Amino acid sequence: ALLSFERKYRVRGGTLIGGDLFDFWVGPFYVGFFGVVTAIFASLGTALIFYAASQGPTWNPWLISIAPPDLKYGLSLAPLKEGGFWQVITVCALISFSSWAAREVEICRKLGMGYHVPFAFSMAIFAYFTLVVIRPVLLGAWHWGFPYGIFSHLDWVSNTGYQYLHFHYNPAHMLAVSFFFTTTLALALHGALVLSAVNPPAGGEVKTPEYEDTFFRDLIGYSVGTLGIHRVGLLLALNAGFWSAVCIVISGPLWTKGWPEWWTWWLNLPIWS
Ligand code: UQ2
Repeated sequence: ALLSFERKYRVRGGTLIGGDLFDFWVGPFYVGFFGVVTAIFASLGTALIFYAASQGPTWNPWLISIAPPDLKYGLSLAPLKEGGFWQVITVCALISFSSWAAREVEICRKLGMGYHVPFAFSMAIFAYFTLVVIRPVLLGAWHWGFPYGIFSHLDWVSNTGYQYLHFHYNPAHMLAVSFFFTTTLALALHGALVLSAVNPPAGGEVKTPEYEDTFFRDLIGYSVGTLGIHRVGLLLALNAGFWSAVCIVISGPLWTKGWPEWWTWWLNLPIWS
């Protein structure tokens, strides 16, 4: 149902494609051209996952796996049951993810908001795109994409890691992990600080943002500010996704040996001897 105060936000325009044709809502959901495209390709991709699974050896949800083509197919199209399903599902996924991002852009334009949310989502799409398109293309075969399955994609991550002996020595992986951890630190600090101020015990008074600033000035001599913490949070999270993409795309296309060996440049600096 449309809440009375929602009416004023349901403004016309802001569409990138299709003019007014798809400029409507279904229940709470804005549709738009990209909403239609997302719905079609997400449904098609999901149906293909189920169909491909039906052609496989198991319905055990942990074990279902839709694998990319054999190495011999290189960068060409493979027969459906030999990786072709994986290829078509990947295209459906990329189209529906991108349309979802474009639909976010249309909603931002409608509401006169910044594009931060679609920008952030694009980083996740970029990481996935790097994994299933950029790196396989650089390595010359779709085979190098990861399989769509719960255990199988975990096996892929483990095997790919061991292929470089010890993936934690990958400097971009180090950065990505550090950004993931720092993101959780920032959100824990932020969530805790906001709740401590605005969710007092029964009968207590809600505290103003100055209290939040003061808490951190008392604690560490510095407050990044109520707007600043969200900038820090977005920056940290974007970097986590970005360096994840970098750490996998350089593994193979740029560096083919074990990652521990990469550090010989550092160990061999003349300053140590
Ligand atoms: C802050 C502030 C907030 C916050 C938080 C801080 C009033 C409600 C969490 C404190 C954050 C700092 C000092 C930066 C943390 C940086 C990293 C890299 C974890 O000052 O302003 O607003 O939520």
